[in-house]
Parts: sequence; C-alpha cells; structure tokens
Amino acid sequence: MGAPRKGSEDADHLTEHLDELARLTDTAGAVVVGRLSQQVASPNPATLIGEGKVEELRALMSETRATLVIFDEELTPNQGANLEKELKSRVMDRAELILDIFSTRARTHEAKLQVELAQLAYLLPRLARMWTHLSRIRGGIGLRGPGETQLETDRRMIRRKIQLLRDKLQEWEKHREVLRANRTPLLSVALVGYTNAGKSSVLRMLSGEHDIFVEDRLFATLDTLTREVDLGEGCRARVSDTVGFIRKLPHHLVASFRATLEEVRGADLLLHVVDASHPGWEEQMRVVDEVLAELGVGELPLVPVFNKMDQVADPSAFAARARALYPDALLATTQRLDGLESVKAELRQRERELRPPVVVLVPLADGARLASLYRLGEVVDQSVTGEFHRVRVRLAPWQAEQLRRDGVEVVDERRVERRAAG
Ligand SMILES: Nc1nc2c(ncn2[C@@H]2O[C@H](COP(=O)(O)OP(=O)(O)OP(=O)(O)O)[C@@H](O)[C@H]2O)c(=O)[nH]1
Ligand SMILES: [Mg+2]
Repeated sequence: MGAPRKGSEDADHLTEHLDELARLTDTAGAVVVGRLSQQVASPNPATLIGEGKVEELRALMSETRATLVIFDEELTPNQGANLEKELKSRVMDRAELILDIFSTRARTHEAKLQVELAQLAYLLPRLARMWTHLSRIRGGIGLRGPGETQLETDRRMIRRKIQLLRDKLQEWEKHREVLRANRTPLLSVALVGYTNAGKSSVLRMLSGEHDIFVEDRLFATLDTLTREVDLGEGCRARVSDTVGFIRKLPHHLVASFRATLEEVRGADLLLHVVDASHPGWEEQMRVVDEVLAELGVGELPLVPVFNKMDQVADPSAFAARARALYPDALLATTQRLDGLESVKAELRQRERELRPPVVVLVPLADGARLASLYRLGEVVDQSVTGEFHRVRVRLAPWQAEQLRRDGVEVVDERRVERRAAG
C-alpha cells in the first residue's frame, strides 16, 4: 500500500517506490498478491488513508486472500492499531519490514545486538498494540488488554534491556578500537552506497576473494567486512564493505548500526558506489548523502563510483551527465576484468599521497637490505653514490621511522648530496 502526500516528490515516484517495497517484501520471504495506492491530500490521523480506501483495501484483501498489509509510509502507533482492527489482519509499515529483514539476516553477534536494539526501540511506543496481538492469540472470553500497571512494567523492562544492549555494544566498540589501533597503518577506504549498488561485488573483484557474498536482493550485506587489497604498482589499501542504505531507513536502525559503521568513520576515503543502470540513481545518491550526514561523516573525502556501466544504454551520454554533476566521478563495472581500472588508479594515487618519496642509503654490500626496500615500498629510482646505493623510494612515514630505528640512513635529498660531496 502506497500513500504518499499529494503533490510530494514521493507521489511522482509512486510506482518505483512500490517496486522497491515489493523487492523488500520478497527479501523478507512474503509473496506480493496485490497493490493499492492513494495520494493523500491530508493524512487521516486514524488510518492514514481515507475511509473509502480502507474499505477498498479490505475488499482487495479478501479477494486475494492476503494475510498481511505493508505500508510504504510510516504509520503512527495509533494508525497501525486502528488499521489492524479494521482490516482484521496484521499491518506493517516500511520500517518494521526493514527491521524484520535485518533480524533474519544478521549473522554476527554484533549485528544481532544492533538489530535487537533497533527492534526494541521501535516496539516501545507500540507496546499496547503488540499486547493486543498477544491477547488475541491467547483468546478467551472477556479478555481485556493489559492493565496500565502491566504495560508500565513491560515498558520498564524494555528500557532496561535497551540500556543493557547499548552497554554491550559500547564494549564491542572499545574492543574494536583497540584492534584498529594495532593494525598497520594503510590507506583505508570504505565502500558506501544504496543497497544492491554492487559494493560487495566491487570488494570481491578488488580482493579477488570469490566467497564474498553477492546477491541480487536488498540487504545482502549487514556486517562490515574489511580486506587488504593489492592495487598493483606496489600499492595496497584496506577496503571495507558496509551495509547498504535505503530511503526511509528507520532512524533506530541507523543509530544502532553506528558500531558497525565505525569503519566508515575511520576511513581516509569513501567510495560511493552507485547503480548507474537504476532509473532512480539520483534519488538513491541523495538518500546515501543524507544517511552519511546523519552518521556524522558527511565531510569525509568522497568519490562517486558509477557502477553497472555495462547495463547503461548510452554509456557516453551517461558519462557526460555524471561528470557534469560530479567532475571526479569514476565509471566502473564488475562484469569485465578491467572494469575497475579507474577505481584502482584513483586509489593508487590517493595511496601515494600518503607515502612521500624518501632517499635511503644502503651500503653497497648489503644486498638483502636493498631487496627488502623493493618489497617494502615503491622504488622510484636507484643509483650509486660513493659507497652507497642511493634509493629513492615511497614509504609510509611509519616505515621510514622503522628503518631509522634499524640503523638505516633515511635522509632527505639535499643532505644526501652533501654527504656524497664530503
Ligand atoms: N550488470 C551488472 N551487475 C552488477 C554489477 N555489479 C554488481 N552487480 C549485480 O548487482 C547485484 C547486487 O550486487 P552486490 O554486490 O550484492 O550489491 P551490494 O551493494 O553489496 O548490495 P547490498 O549488500 O544488498 O547492499 C548482484 O546481482 C550483482 O551480481 C555490474 O557492474 N554490472
Ligand atoms: Mg553487499
């Protein structure tokens, strides 16, 4: 059921949005048997849609034998309760559907905690209605809803549970901070984007790991996955795949996924993966920008990557349009072996900026050290100066420091010239 405000932008994209809702429903494991929509001039506080439409919905449900109604719009706890009463059937809104998908797809302990937290936060204001469900299941003549005292007790319990989950998640966050602090510094890149844009496919191709999960469904990925990637030409980066975003992502969910998205906050660069073949790519980009802002990472350096270019009807016209909007946009496809060359080149350049060239002096006899420099960094040139190999090599500052600690001479170029002269 779609019920956008009359004249709103949502109303212009009604079909597209209901298509997306149908895909979400499919992901959740239900079968869509009918669709209905109404452009709402002023939302009915009791049922969101008008009385006549509720009637129509009831008729469609009995005709198609539907057992569940899903609204694309957010329903207030009251509207949900009223609609369920009138339709005598379960009613969900988009947020609840997304929460349901997340709860069945969460795999890691942390993701499960995050989803549970989001579900409880969603449940809290709707508790009275959920109770009615339970009493209906139990049946019994004259059974009334729970008394206010019972409801209050339950609310207290849920609040306590929410606090408990928050504490646990915070512990995880600390634990992960320690892990992050201990790993070798490398260019760190996070793949972000709308769900199904191809983020996991990009990581799969960059890392060459074919068991990274890719699926033509929404929310295939819920957990952040990080891989060290060889970019060629001696460059490496740490690349993270993250949960996809979607329009009207429930706020509870964004808030509780903060821990998983830590990797995004710590990134040097965000690659915003866009499905260029999707008719709604511009709206999808806007949604992603909004969620990033909500997560407090709107200011991080970001490069748009227009993926699925193999599916775009007129690639050169598309490229011109994308570049007019985003001058630094990259074009990509994971369906061709060389489809990510532009992405790799961009990452190599960013990575080199983190490793300025330094000059290392290696005694002529020390072949092992010379060889290790070639493994460690990217050698720009090499010559002989007096009794030394004079090697210009790109190294991360921490690597140069390590060499110095090992007693190797790492100097800037002017000092080298002086040494050779003296
Ligand atoms: N034609 C085409 N399909 C692609 C391309 N990249 C990915 N796909 C397909 O798009 C679908 C989604 O890919 P994923 O990599 O799972 O997308 P994702 O962004 O990780 O999605 P979520 O984890 O659900 O947010 C899969 O069916 C992929 O095979 C591409 O360049 N071209
Ligand atoms: Mg994915």
